[in-house]
Amino acid sequence: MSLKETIESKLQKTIKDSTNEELYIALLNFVKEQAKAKESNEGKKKLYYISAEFLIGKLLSNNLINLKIYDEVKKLLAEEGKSLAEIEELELEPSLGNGGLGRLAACFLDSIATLGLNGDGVGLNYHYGLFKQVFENNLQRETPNPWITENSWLNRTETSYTIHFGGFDVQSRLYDIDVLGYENRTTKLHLFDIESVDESIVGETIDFDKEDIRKNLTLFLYPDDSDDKGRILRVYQQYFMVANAAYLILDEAVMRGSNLHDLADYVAVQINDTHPSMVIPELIRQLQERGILMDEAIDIVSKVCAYTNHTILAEALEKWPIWFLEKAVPQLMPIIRELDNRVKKTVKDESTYIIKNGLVHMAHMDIHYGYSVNGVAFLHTEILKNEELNNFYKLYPEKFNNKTNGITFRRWLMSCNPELTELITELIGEGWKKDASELEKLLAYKDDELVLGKLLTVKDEKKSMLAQYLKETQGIVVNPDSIFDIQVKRLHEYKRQQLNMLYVIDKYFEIKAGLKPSMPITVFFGAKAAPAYTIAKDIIHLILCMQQIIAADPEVSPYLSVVMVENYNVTLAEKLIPSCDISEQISLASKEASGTGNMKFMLNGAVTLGTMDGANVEICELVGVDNIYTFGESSDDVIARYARGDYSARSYYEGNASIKRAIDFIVSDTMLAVGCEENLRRLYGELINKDWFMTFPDYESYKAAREKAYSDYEDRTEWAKKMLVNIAKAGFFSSDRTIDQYNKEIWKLDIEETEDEIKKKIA
Ligand code: 26Q
Repeated sequence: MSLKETIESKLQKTIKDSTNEELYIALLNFVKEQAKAKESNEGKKKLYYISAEFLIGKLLSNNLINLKIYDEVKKLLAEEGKSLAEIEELELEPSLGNGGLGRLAACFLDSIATLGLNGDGVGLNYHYGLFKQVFENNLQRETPNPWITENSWLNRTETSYTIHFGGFDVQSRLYDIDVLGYENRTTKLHLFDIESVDESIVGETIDFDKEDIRKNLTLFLYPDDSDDKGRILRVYQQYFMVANAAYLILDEAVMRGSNLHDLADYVAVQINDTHPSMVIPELIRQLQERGILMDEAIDIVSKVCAYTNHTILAEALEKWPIWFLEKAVPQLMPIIRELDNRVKKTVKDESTYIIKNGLVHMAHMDIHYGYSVNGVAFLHTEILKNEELNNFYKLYPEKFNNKTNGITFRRWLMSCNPELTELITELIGEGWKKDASELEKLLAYKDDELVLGKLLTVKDEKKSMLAQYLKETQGIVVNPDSIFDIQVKRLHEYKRQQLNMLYVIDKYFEIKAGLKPSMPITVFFGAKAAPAYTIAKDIIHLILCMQQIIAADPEVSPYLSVVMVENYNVTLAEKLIPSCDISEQISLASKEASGTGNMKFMLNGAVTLGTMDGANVEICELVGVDNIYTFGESSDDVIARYARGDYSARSYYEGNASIKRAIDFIVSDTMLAVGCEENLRRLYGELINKDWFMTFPDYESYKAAREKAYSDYEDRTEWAKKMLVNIAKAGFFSSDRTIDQYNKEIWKLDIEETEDEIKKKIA
């Protein structure tokens, strides 16, 4: 049957006569069948990537690309007068993650499937995921974001377990999403849910009865954790996730032939940050349930579990009060106490103990009882070894290793930027799609004006497309001929959106004083703030107020505008990133573990303006100082400054007229006319009295670097060269490389070849 016949047989009518809705469902079911028909990855040893977040994004186009039928489907639909792009718009984005960590997990699954590794993801099927962000009166409001419809990518399975909590049980149900590798086999994302979940307890807001665990357990990702009820719900969620994972892992291992004593030959578990850390005591508990004694169970689990750290911020390392665990999962506490006692017997350094002052330190459990501890970028791992986790590094130097993050080029280039994909392929062939290091071949065109011109044309096209999209979906008008300067990521003080705003306000004053930029500039933001993170929400308020002030000012708006997109998510990222000229990666040095947005921007030909933090350091090394704009204090300087404890924001404020003028503007009449006094005063006070993430000391060097980037931008050919070098050097950041390293150095799964691959080799 031809593709057309196949689709039409599903529709029971012609494509021409079908609605987009009907076409979406037909394509969804078609892709699901294709996935079923593919071989799933197999092997003796299997990886389980356990994560509280999988920010997978929409799946239709990505799956069509990985099946290598995207172009064919698009063409067929076009011939019948239909638009694949319009059909894609109907798919709801599952918001099963906050940001970097969740998106990384999704990229990893794509690469695991593509490399043919025997590994699945395990997480939770949150019915609303993260909240949907709406702006009202220049403030963020959170509303529920339902994404599960009758026709979704979820497949209900027969797998179900009884999970015990203190005082009651729940029945779980496993749903699977097939993850299609590029040209290859499939793997699975396992999402556990409860049978008794009750969506009716959610109204217009994200408030709900936090104590009714049987009804609410899988409703939201990270419900508001500002109070104990929300925090303890998080513990219930985490245990539910890992208890199900452990049942699944042991059942499957036995099916593959393990006698459980040899579990480490059959299973590797990657713990994605501390959110799934309870899998360690839970696996021990379940092994005991299956007749293995404590000593051996601990030994087995210690050879199976590996831990990835994604943060340097001490406050983000999870520590649970003992009473939380006693209440929610009393069966784990004796095991955790035993694990802690064994540490206390053999280790002198009290700072590494698991239980301290009534708190259970999840990361400590991971490091003592996991066989690998990795950071997510070179600098991050060095800081873990030498500073943050130095006491552990001294105990177990052999456990520590680095795995610099990566991104899947299928989604972050081929799917979101077909125009650039085509240009690259025209120049260097198809090889880079399977071996990203081949992108370096582009360097041969560094002085080819024709190629550089084409690169600029693609960028212009993507900018126009974004402008069109924002007009249609959010009613925002942007000038496609302006410089697109973009900062999109979760809102956090350490990421320093406030530093970007300091520049915007400063520029606003310069323009009002007659100093006009020679090119118009559009500064884009996209960010959600955690519902209980007050200062983060105040920063959003500042951005939105400034957006309004500039838009209403005819003196300024032809030269400078601010655009904050509403409800930034994967779908919007896929539109924003390809159209970006300047990628803002301006975290305080030492604070951003890696960043992965920085890699996506680079791959799409944006030039980075960044601090020497996270993976920016590796980007700088790869592209060379001529092709990146770096500024700010080094991570060593920052760490030393914190250690001295002598930073005074106020003295910078008083000593620098531009800073003072910009900060005072936050509480000026102009600002108060559009904003909320309470929020603005609080932010103002926070900045001049604390500025915990040291924006002021970096301000002048930031401003200089940004001005330099803007002026360099005007020499279009020279700029296009920088773009080309960035694309050419992005190969290192393919998640295929990252996953290959995880496998070779941590998981050690055997790579099975498909029959096709074996045939190819023989031929
Ligand atoms: C912890 C306790 C209570 C409530 C919430 C949390 C929590 C939730 C989410 C802690 C951390 C997260 C997410 C962290 C995250 O996304 N980290 C990012 O991981 C990326 C992938 O490694 C890195 O590139 C980023 O640098 C890092 O910030």
